[in-house]
Amino acid sequence: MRIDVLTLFPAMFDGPMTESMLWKARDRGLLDLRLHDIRDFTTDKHRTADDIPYGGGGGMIMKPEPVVSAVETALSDAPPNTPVILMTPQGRVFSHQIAKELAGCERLVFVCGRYEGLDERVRQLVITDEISIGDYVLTGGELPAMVIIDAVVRHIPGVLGACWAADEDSHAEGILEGPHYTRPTVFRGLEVPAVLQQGDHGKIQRWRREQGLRRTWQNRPDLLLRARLTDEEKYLLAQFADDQAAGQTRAL
Ligand code: 4GO
Repeated sequence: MRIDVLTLFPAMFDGPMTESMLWKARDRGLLDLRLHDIRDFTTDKHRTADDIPYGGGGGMIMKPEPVVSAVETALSDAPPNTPVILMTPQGRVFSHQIAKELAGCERLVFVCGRYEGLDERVRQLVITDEISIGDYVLTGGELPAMVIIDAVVRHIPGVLGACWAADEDSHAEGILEGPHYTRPTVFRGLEVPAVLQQGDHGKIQRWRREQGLRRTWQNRPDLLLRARLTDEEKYLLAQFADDQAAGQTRAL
């Protein structure tokens, strides 16, 4: 997959995109990440990328010409329908589903805004998709773009190790993952649950699902409304609710 990122601060990508899995993906040729400095597409001698807003108000707005010409350059040899994604708090909220959807694309282009944002005509002319990583405002679109690239690249076959599937992660099935353990068996008096030590894989799978369900029930009950649950899982949920009600009764 090839990803083009348009930004006024390409150096921000140096750390996150050159370590660990992202670097391995690039090293193995699975990810071709290309950073473009929007300032290189300015045409005046001061390399001006921003200007004051029409109608007044504070802050600066990114000029449309350099951004549009950077996008057009990135798209020059891209297949039709290549997503051109603007990072903005006004976009659709990013999720596991969107990560999987984007991982199916041959090419992606990310546009990272700064200051008060981009001239609206950039959106009208070249942006095909607007994505937000959550309901808060940041000083630029670079960190959101890195978050999305990380989440997308994990879904490219061959990026994660052979027996480590992105399909088993938290959120993959609409519920969270349960706890994980490694050696030692006992750490500061806390023992690894017996079921994990015994090696009955059917039992382990059921236990993990139950723990994940319990965690979802406690931390993200909103996810359960949309999750596809088996009858056994619905029964477990009812039990969690009973346990909690009994605990509350005992406390009274
Ligand atoms: C994206 C961009 C937040 C997000 C941004 C987000 N803040 N929640 N800031 O994904 C225009 C200039 C938007 C700064 C940018």
